[in-house]
Amino acid sequence: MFKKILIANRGEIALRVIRACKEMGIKTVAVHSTADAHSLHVRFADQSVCIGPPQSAESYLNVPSIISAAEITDSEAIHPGYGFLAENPNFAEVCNSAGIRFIGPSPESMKLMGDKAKARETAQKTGVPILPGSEGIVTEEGVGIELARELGFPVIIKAVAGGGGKGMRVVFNETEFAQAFVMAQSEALAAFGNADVYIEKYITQPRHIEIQIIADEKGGAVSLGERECSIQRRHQKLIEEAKSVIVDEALRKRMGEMACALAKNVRYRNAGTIEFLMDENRNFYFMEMNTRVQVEHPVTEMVTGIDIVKEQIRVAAGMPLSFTQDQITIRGHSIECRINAECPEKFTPSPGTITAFNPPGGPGVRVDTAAYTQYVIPPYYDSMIAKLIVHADTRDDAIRRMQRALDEFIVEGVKTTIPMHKKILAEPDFQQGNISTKFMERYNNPT
Ligand code: MV4
Repeated sequence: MFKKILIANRGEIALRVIRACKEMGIKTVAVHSTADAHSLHVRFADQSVCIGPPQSAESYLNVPSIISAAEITDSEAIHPGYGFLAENPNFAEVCNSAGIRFIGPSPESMKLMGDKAKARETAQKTGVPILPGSEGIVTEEGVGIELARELGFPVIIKAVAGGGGKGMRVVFNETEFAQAFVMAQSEALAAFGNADVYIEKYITQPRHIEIQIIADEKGGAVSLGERECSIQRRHQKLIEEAKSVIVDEALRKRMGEMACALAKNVRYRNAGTIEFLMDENRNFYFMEMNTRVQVEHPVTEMVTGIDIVKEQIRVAAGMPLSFTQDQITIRGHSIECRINAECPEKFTPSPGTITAFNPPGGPGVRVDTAAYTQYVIPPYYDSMIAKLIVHADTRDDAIRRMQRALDEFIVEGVKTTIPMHKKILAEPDFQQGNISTKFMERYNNPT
């Protein structure tokens, strides 16, 4: 096992990794920007290194600084968390050539899944259902129109380098196609430096359901079940749950087997997530694979009892997973609300000083946060200040538990999304599990 790990991240996920390390008897090194000198991840790590000024590009994305910090502290491995360098194959490669273990998949797996058209092709070859669409990229507008006619409108044009909604265009009829096609290409080029796009049949009211897997170096892959992530806005998830109300034991098994087959087929190792779109008839289709630990991993931890971050560290050290598929049972129901420091109506960031901070507690409540009273939220990073996670026997109990925990959660000095979460949890449609990626449109927020 590693003696010392450097955490190339900040905020709650850096703390999450430090906690796992402490319980495993592993020393930790925090890196931080000058804006984060007083952060809890710096305080709780055994050592810390300042890696640059506030801007992410010069600190948390600064590969030479982070590698130097690992070298001067004798760190054997780097945990990238999520965001920043977590899905950057170049960073993983640099770690490898510096003799530092990257806690995540190989650069090759990351590259393959980072190209959404290639990922789609790989899923198809594995026998995972994909949406009807183009074979690889489409470069000619005429070819695109022809294909769209065959598929039937609406269709969606997606950037191969995309994910998270950028460079994506939904087309409802033939007359819109040409313009949407060039727009998607130029948006993709501007955002990712790659104009390549592909085309799929568009599902109008899908659910976003994803399968958490984890794989070891020996080729073992285990599914930890699904997460329902349909409650989102502008491609930012707001609420996640495990299980999904529409996934029964048989479907869970089938989706899990598909996800594991895909992981094995690309010799995937470490934690990963296969995202699916699901239609009203419970048909599921591969969307993309995330090659990192995700923000919403706690809901899976709550229903499985598995510590995903510890398992990531174990498998990165070459150890086998500490469990087999038949030892996984999904117990009860878990919900996570992402608490962001932002204006609840307009979703604009609300940086500043948190003047009072009282996180909830009690049975079945977990709060993953790096915030505290008098903490100053820097304007340079994302606006999430806490994840409020509950677990209970049933979904109804979990909703009530979340409602009482939200009532206890005091955050003063900045605006937060707590009132929005209270509103969503009170909705009859949410309570009945009647949700889709279109759920938030009912609030008619400005875009
Ligand atoms: C889709 C889709 C409907 N049909 N693809 C959004 C993010 C990007 N990774 C893919 N996305 C979508 N792809 C087909 N063929 C709808 C979305 C989509 C979406 C998906 C999951 C969660 C929220 C979403 C919000 C808008 C669009």
